Amino acid sequence: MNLINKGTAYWQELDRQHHWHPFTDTQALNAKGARVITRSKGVYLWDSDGNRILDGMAGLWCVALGYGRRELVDAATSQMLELPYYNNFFQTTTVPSTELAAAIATVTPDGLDRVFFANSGSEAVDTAIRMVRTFWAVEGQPAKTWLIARKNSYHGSTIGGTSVGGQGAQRAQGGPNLPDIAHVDQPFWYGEGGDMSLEDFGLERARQIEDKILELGPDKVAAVFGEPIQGAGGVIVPPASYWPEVMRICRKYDVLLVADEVICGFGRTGNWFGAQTYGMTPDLMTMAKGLSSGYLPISAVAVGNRVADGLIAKAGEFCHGFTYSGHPAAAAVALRNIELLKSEGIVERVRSDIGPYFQEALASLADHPLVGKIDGIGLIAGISLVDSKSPKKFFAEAGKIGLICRDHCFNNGLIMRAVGARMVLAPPLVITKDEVDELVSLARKALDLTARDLGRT
Ligand code: PXG
Repeated sequence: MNLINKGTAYWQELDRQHHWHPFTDTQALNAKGARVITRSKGVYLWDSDGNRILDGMAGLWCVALGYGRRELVDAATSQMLELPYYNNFFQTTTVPSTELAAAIATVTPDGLDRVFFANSGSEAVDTAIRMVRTFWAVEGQPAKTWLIARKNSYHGSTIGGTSVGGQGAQRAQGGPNLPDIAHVDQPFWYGEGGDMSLEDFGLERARQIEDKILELGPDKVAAVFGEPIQGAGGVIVPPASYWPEVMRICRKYDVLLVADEVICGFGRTGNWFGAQTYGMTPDLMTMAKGLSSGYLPISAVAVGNRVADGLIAKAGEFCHGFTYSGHPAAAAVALRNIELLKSEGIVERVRSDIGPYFQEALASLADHPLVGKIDGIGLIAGISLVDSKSPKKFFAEAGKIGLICRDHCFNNGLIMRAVGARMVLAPPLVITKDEVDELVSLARKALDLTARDLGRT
C-alpha cells in the first residue's frame, strides 16, 4: 500500500491500522473499510469519493442548524483568540459560560434555572446521578439511592450512563454496573402493546414504575430517568397518557424525575424540550447534542430549584466537575447556536411548519409493503419494518433487515439509521421542504430495494 498517495484507500488503511471506532465490530468494519466523510454543507455530506449524501440523522442527532454555519465557526474563532481556555473551578468564571448558563435558563421550563456544564451527554447523565443521590443524602434520606429507568433506553456510555441505560448488549460488557438501578418496560405500543389501546398501554407502562417504586420502597427511590422519546432505542414515541401518569406517580412518592433531553432538547420535537411536548415537569434535565449543534462538544444539566437549592444550601462543596466544564469556546458556540435557534424561529418552524410537513411526507411511505408503522413528531421519526402488516408479524432476523435497508440508503445518498428493524430519522432542523421530499423519495427507493432483496417484488 502506497501511503503517500492520499485518497480513500489510504485513509481506510490508516483507519484499519490505528482507529478504534465507537460502538463498532472492528473486525467487520476492517473487512470492508470505513466510509470517509470529508465535507459538508446544509443537510448534505460528501465522502472521499465525491458522493453526496443527505444526512437524515443530523450527524448523530446533533447538527440542528445544519452544516457550514459561518456564525458558529466565527463564535468559536473569536472566543479562541480572546480566551481559548479557562476553568470555572476556583472562584472564577468566563463570560461565555456564564452567559450560556443564563441563556439556557431562558429556554428551560420554569424553575429549572441553574446550569452545570460537562462535555458529553454521558457526563451530564453521570452528573445528574450524583446530584440526585447527593440531594437525598443532604435532605436526610440517604437510603434514597435507587434509580428507575426503562429497558432499551440509552443514557450514554460512561459507567454511569451504561448502568442507568437499558440496552442489554451494552450493559453486559465491562460490568459490574452501578448498584441500585432498576429497569421497567418501555412504552413501545406498536411492538409490545398487544391488544391494548394506546392510552391504556401508556398507563400500564407508567404503572410499572409505580409497582417498582412500591417493590423497592418509596423511601429507597431517588429518581426516575427517562428520555421523553427514546432516540437510540429506535425512536420510541410514548403514548400521550404515559408521561403525565409517570409525573403523577413521581409526585405521589416524592421521587425525582430526570428528563434526558440529549436528543429531544433544542427543538427536535417542536418545543425547546421534549418534556414540554409530553407534559413532563422534570426536576433535572440533561442536554447536549443540539445545544451546540454538535460543532463543539458541550453538555449541561439544568437543575430545578428544589434540588439546586437543597444541594447549594446543605451539601457544601459538590465534588464533581470536568476540566472542560463550561469550556469557553464550546460555550460561545452554544450561545450563538441558541441565539440563532431563537432569531430564525427554528423551534416554532419545527412545531408548525417543517415538522408537520416531514411527518406528512413520511406518512406517504405507509403504503409500502415493508412499513408496519411510522411514529414521530417534529423532526424525529421511527419506521417499523415488518414481515407482514396484517396480521402483524415482525421479522425473525430484525437486525439483518434493518441493515439491508440502511445499506441501501447509504449507497443511494441517504443516511437513515437502523435500530433492529426500525429505521430512524432526525434530520437537521433547517431542512427545507424540497429536501424532505428528496429524503422521502430516497427512503422509498431503499425500501423498494430491500423488498427486492427479500424477494417481495
Ligand atoms: N443520553 C441520551 C438520551 C443520548 O441519546 C447520551 C445520553 C450520551 O451522550 P454522549 O454525548 O455521551 O454520546 C445520548 C447519546 C445512536 C447514538 O446510535 C446515540 C447517542 C450517542 C451515540 C450513538 O443513536 N446518544
